[in-house]
Amino acid sequence: MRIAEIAVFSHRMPVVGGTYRIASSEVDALDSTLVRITADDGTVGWGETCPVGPTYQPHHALGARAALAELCPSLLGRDPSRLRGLHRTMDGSLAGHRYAKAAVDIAAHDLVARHRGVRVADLLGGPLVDAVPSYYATGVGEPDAVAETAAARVAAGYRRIQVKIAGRPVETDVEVVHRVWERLEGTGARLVVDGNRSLTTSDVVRLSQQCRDVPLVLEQPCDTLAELEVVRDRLAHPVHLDEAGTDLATVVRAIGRGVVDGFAMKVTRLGGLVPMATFRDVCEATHVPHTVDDAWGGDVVAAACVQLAATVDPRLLEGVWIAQPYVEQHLDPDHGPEVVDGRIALPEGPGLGVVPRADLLGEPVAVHG
Ligand code: 0XW
Ligand code: MG
Repeated sequence: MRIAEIAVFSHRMPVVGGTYRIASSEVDALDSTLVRITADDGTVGWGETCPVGPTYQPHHALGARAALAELCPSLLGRDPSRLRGLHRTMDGSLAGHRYAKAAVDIAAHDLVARHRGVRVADLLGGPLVDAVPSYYATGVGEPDAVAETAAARVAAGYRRIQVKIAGRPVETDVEVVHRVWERLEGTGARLVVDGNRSLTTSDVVRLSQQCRDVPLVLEQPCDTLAELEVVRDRLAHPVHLDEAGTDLATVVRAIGRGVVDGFAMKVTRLGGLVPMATFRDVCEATHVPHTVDDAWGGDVVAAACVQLAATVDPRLLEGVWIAQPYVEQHLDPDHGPEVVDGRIALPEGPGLGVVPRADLLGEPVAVHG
């Protein structure tokens, strides 16, 4: 089997209810990039990558499509089932840009799994569960409003709430944490506070000290791993790395140095399902908890996250965030993953278990082959 054609699509996803605000960006619609790989026997696979705006991390939608224009020609004629080989080919035509390569990686997994009549989770070692827990992320907001949203989402079945903070006086964030915990305490729900790289080192220490009675996890409170190492010993809470977990080498070093207690890991940031499976195994070997999710994305990214997450030791899986509760429309209205009672069912195969509907996606912006 050989790759005969790669088509690239752009898809606009408006956010339900207007603006979604996090410390590092504010978005009201997302520009997703989808990749459709067709093999010479007609088997098709879909991939996707969708940065949450251009300032969340050094990824942007136009960058993804420019990177794909650079690397797609080198993939034509290659065997899609040599999944690691595809990464070597892509690395040979473009350095970095893992978030763009991830769309090809996901599409190749989908194609190969469909060809074999199995689910992507089966290619990744086999699912351990039929459904995975999700978590809800609030936007940055006023204390009472955020507490109300958190309580409502717990009532709807979520067992883990992530509250976005930062980008304003830290006193407001301290108040948000206390207001939210007043509502969550005793419900069994866990609390994560995400600074999205935006607190100063002294504000991280201040927030942690002033909330030391609240059993929360601090997610990516400040910008870099180096900054985290500076404040680590003065924090009262576990720290999970998100945006600064840029690649496997960084992950291994962070675990080895004991700087982090877990990860909020994004499939496309690492480069797709091949590196994500290695990440899963490194975390299992070191008993480090982590999420399996992405910054944003539609049904294809969501399905890729759930397929991988179903293969993770459930004791280590912190949750799977998908954008479905925040966007208006599925590209696969019949099979698009949904959060129901705080959980997401593993899509039935073959492949990812979802297929974008042609009439909803429109014409490709580029076709190679
Ligand atoms: C909550 N998320 C997974 C979705 C937003 O895009 C940001 C992200 C995060 O944890 O930083
Ligand atoms: Mg985060």
